[in-house]
Amino acid sequence: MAESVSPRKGFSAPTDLEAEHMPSARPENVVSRATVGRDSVHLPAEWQGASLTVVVPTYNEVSNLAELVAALFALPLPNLRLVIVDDNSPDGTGILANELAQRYNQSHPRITVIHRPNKDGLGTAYVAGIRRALADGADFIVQMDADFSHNPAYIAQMLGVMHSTGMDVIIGSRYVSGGTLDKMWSWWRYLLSWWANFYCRSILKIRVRDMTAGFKLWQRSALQEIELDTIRSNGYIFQVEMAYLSEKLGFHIIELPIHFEDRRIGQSKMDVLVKLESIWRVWELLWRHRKRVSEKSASVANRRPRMSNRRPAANR
Ligand SMILES: Nc1nc2c(ncn2[C@@H]2O[C@H](COP(=O)(O)OP(=O)(O)O)[C@@H](O)[C@H]2O)c(=O)[nH]1
Ligand SMILES: [Mg+2]
Repeated sequence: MAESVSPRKGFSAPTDLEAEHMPSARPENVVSRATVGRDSVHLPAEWQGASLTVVVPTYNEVSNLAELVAALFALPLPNLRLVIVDDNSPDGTGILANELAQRYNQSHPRITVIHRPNKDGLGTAYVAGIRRALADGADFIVQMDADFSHNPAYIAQMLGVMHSTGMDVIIGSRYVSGGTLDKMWSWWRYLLSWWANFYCRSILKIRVRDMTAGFKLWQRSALQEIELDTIRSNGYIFQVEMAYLSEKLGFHIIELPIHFEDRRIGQSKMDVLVKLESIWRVWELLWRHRKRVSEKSASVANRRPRMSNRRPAANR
């Protein structure tokens, strides 16, 4: 298996500052484990101007949304935009989202709200939001929860790592070295999450550690290559399907360790049934993508490295 990353078009040698955001190389992993601090990141000026859209699905997040929006727009990313996908939340999240859009869109459009009439699940909400972000021309797309489990402060770090390495996908990961979980997690919740990851990884034969991670930064081109029409999963398995395709389509992936906080306010929308659904859905997605994955594996085997844990050869 090839281990070096071919330089992307327009990729230049990192400056010292950029190099600070380079991931540490771990040759044993298909996905590198980046080690960056949690302090604020100072991105070079040209990176700060990135056209980045954050997609957040919401269902009953009225107590989290305003604070999340404020935290996102406080990031040193002036071109950051936000797509909120609300499923007619009974607690009025959709109304609050409209109010926030009105408040933040005064000088230029920064928030788009997609209202769906019914609770149709996390996966289809993400697909709708990502489609909108792509249609509006975003170069980089972040997906994250509304509940502060995914700290917005990581977004600048993720972008720094993506810029300096040319990766296609950065996963905010709980299960790589340096990743930590909220101490409030009960042992059974940890066990269930660990087991779900182990199960999915074993069946799908992939090496991403945090398969159910919902915090990811994507290059536009990666999402286009995935072809969102082919994504059918909804609950947690949506995250698994996206991670599976990313690895099998030969994308360059880094898992960046994060501290995963328990949601600050409100309750999880993912019930036990959604969690159990993943058990058989894994087999379904393996079957559904079999042709595409085997064709791609054959075509990339000798052409494109699946493993990306070193600096591009040109930059070493
Ligand atoms: N639009 C929409 N958002 C959802 C739905 N289910 C969950 N969400 C949102 O998806 C994110 C993840 O759900 P969450 O309850 O935090 O799951 P957990 O982190 O696994 O406990 C949150 O922002 C939820 O508000 C849904 O059916 N529709
Ligand atoms: Mg959550």
